[in-house]
Amino acid sequence: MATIILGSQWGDEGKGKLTDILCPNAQICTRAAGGHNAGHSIVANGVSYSFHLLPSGLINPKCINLIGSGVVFHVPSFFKELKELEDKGLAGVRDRIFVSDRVQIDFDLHAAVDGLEEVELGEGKIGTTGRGIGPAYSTKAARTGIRMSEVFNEELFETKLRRLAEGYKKRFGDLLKYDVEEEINRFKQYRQDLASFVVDGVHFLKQAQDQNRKILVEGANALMLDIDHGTYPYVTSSNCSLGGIFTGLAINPFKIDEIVGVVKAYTTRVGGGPFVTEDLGEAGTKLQEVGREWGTSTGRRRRCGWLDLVVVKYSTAINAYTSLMLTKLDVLDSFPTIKVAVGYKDPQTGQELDSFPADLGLLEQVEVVYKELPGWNKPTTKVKTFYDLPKEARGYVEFIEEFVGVKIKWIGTGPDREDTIFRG
Ligand code: 2SA
Ligand code: MG
Repeated sequence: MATIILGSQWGDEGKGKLTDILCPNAQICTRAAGGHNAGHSIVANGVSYSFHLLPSGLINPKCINLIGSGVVFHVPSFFKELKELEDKGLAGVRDRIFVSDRVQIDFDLHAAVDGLEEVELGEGKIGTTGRGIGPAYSTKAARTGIRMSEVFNEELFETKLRRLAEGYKKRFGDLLKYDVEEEINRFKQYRQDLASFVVDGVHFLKQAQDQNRKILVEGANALMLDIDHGTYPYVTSSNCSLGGIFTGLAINPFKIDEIVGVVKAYTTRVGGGPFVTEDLGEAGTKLQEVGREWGTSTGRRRRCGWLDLVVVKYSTAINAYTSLMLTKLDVLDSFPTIKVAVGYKDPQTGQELDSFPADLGLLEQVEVVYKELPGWNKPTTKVKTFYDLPKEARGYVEFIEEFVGVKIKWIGTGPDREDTIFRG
């Protein structure tokens, strides 16, 4: 059976923390989409770990990990991240990680193009992580990309990569700083180094499911960054919603136990694009500072604002969460009152919208309807049970639950693994 963990907002909800909590019960942990743009942080036994391309299940010495075919795979980052985990003392990581032979390779060429495309967009830039994610998914869709199995056919690989580089050279001329022969040379070594990690991902997961292995699927990025359902074009280039799990992995939809949506107790977003509950005043600055809201991959400052339940409800309609984890509740500990967005009104008609709008022009103009809830002004970090939380904090949790219509099973009250209340 499988459990799926998905981000319900714009990322950085704390999916890594839930993966860490659930992986002692999992035999296999997988990633289905995204690439080394993800940033999952985990603090365990006083050590902090950051996962980008690798599944966070590596933290559990008994867990086998798979990078599924929907991922775009940057080879140097893979080895760099493995080394960083080893340097922090994680045991046997190289024996517990496998990579699907169908992943698309995210080349340094793609990162160079990512930067140039952002410059072309000027004011309207997406604010990407600069990791080549968009271009790598673009060449995949254009059928000019290179997938892992082709890396091992040296002649084909070199012809395809030269052709890809030539195409981009035609478009960007001397602006493109990229030496294709150098990359081809580096792959001579990578080809050998990668060989032992590459598996037929379909067969691997089929076997695991036939043997009734417990599988944990770690979503990357989040629903509002999904290429179809997010605030397009201010999104990433993969399906980071539930659908992307089934295209990025051969997993039987009838063997899913649970789909957990991770919801941060307030909202953050990195990069450009609309964010209607963003608070550019005191509250936003306080959330940013108390919540230590900096990008794990790029170190960028995250934009902050109040929890937007219109977003979480929309996200639930797409991802069919069976339960939620509410994270970073403790960040709200010292706010006298807490605001939550519960509706958007059309500025022309004054009518409340049925759901999150597709039209960004409309989204930018909506009037946000807020509900104000009382704060609790007490620390929640060491609280062990739901009933020991301050009454107002319980009220906040129950309000979200009722509005979204999904049970909050876990509540995060601090960065450490132990700072979690399980409600069952
Ligand atoms: P990209 O690089 O093409 O995927 O960027 C497109 C948009 O997606 C956003 N994006 C993210 N948002 C939040 N967290 C992400 N991961 C890292 C983290 C980000 C970091 O966990 O902190 O370190 O900056 C992530 N990855 C992509 C991105 O900001 C663009 O808006
Ligand atoms: Mg993150």
